[in-house]
Amino acid sequence: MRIVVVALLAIMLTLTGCAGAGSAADADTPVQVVEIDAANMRFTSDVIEVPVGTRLVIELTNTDELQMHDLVLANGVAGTHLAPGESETIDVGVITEDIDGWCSISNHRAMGMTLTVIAVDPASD
Ligand SMILES: [Cu+2]
Repeated sequence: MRIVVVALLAIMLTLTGCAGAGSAADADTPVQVVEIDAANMRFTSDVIEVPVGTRLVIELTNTDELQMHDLVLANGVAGTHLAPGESETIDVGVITEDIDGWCSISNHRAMGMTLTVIAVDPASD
């Protein structure tokens, strides 16, 4: 039954041209791009403040000499293993609450390789 409802909704959205409304809303979502370095069992910086409702994009670079690192977030978003010198772009999504992040390789998390995304109330600024 649920599948039928979803299919009907999809057809209705297509027929009424409402699909465009969703993409327009996405385009209005503010984006905050933050460059983060991974090295020496630390993320720098390790605190990222993002206004609620803003999409966070992390440009992660492994600036370590030898160690491989990655970044995994508590909201289920995960990057790939980065060799020294490699970088990647991680779309964390629209921020609605604080999110913990860490390096999932070996014991790096326990050694302090963590970061925190802090959701800031836009009205408080
Ligand atoms: Cu690591």
